[in-house]
Amino acid sequence: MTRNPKNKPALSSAPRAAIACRSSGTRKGTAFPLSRSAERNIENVPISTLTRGTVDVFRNVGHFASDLVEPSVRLGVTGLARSGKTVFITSLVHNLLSGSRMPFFEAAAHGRLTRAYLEPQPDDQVPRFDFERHMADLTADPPRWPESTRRISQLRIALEYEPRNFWKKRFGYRRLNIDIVDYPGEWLLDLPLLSLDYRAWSEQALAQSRVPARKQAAKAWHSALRESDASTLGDELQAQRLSDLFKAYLREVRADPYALSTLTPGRFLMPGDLEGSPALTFSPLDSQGEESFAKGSLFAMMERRYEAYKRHVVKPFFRDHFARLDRQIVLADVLAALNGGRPAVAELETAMTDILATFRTGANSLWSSLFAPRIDRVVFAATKADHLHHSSHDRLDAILGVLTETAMAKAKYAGAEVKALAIAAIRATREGRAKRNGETLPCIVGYPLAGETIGRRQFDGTEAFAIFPGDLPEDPAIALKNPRAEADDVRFVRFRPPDPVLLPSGIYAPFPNIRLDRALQALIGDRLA
Ligand SMILES: Nc1nc2c(ncn2[C@@H]2O[C@H](COP(=O)(O)OP(=O)(O)OP(=O)(O)O)[C@@H](O)[C@H]2O)c(=O)[nH]1
Ligand SMILES: [Mg+2]
Repeated sequence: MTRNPKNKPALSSAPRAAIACRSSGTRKGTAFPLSRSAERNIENVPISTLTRGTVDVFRNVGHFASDLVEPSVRLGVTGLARSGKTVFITSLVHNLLSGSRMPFFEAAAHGRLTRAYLEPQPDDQVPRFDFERHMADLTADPPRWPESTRRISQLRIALEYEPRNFWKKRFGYRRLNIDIVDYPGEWLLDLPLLSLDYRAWSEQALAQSRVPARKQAAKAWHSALRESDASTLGDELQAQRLSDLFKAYLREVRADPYALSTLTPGRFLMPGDLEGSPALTFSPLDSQGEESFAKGSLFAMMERRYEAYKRHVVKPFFRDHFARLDRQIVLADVLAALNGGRPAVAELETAMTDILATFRTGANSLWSSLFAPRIDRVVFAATKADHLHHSSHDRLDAILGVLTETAMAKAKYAGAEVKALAIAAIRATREGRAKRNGETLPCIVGYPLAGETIGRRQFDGTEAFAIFPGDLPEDPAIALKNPRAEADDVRFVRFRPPDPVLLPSGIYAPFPNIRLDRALQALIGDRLA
């Protein structure tokens, strides 16, 4: 993600040279205090509060009623691969467990949050989110980011609080269980497959693979398709070969520098436990105008597997997990998409539209008629805001706000309340200034990971550097229309996590972050009233 061959600034409306200079700051154990200016309050993107129907009124009554019986809220955390789900959950939970000062999380700010602790989760069949292992990584010496996760997982944290609500006080309700469910956003994008048969999906996938941004990556798969005949006898090796080439194409367009988002089937990139099964071994085929195919043909074989995928993978996920969520945060690596250029941004927008469509409530949504989702709040968060100087945080907010508004308009979205904000679950950088050619530049300071590069400089992970990441354009429309104003120069450096601070009490200090408290307030603040 870091190559910046021309040593130019990232995402700069007024290009200036990206620089890296040795930091004079102290090393180990430093808590990386934020500068005053970095702590300045940054305005929220306006919440798009949508007209809520009678259903929502009943839902709220229902929430209150269910609160009285089993005070718990199921919080879905999703986002495409590497968007920051694991880091978000680990930091959120640790911030709650360690009694972090969270000025915008109302219950904590007013001292009403009295205790937080982990509890066994209620769902025995879902793997537990491995909080302790991720904490061990983040507090190692030197600290490292947790490994990529591939499956759904879940964690329950219990919050004890002093309620303000008269009835809760009266009946002695002082505890709320938060069931956090981490699942790949790729799985959500599978929803539209339920209304597509194999032929229609094949046509759509093939048309998508022929657009300029994807064509090159699809070359080997396209040529294998040209050599195969959908009407010949279905053969396992051929199915495997086509499926492998199709998966390789999906993986390539998912990675930098393409960073494209709308790729189905979701499990082809995030297989979970099903890797290698026939339900995951198929590929779109070109029917070449043929009306029907004989039983036993390659086409029929692939069609059967596609339908098995829908039946055994897509439906159970939505029924057993998605339909049970109350609140949802969708994490997006907007900076990576901006780096990827216009096609990546367009695809992120499409992915957000598709994801919103799954959250849409109302009688005419396919989904609500099947599984009646009950999500009533959605937060879209642009992660890794610490890759930018704070002067660009509100710009990132604004870009995400525009992307969200566009996605809502396209999805004809009506349903849960939606909020958008830029966050960093763990702040890996602090802010500083560096002088270059008489000009003072606002920099971020941190330890670039080993192997990261800016221009010809390659970092080895052991030294702190002040880096000028460039500015996001003031006008979000410009950023979205022309994300790579400087062609191939928009690359961010990945930093290692900050040094952990062990408190005299024997626990680690809360991770520094950007606006985690606002995200928490937007997601569950009302449930702690
Ligand atoms: N600087 C910074 N980097 C972050 C932050 N959150 C995530 N990252 C980076 O993004 C990478 C991916 O984060 P994860 O939390 O593992 O993302 P994920 O969505 O769980 O990824 P998968 O498990 O692969 O789907 C990390 O290894 C970090 O390099 C953050 O708050 N700040
Ligand atoms: Mg993960």
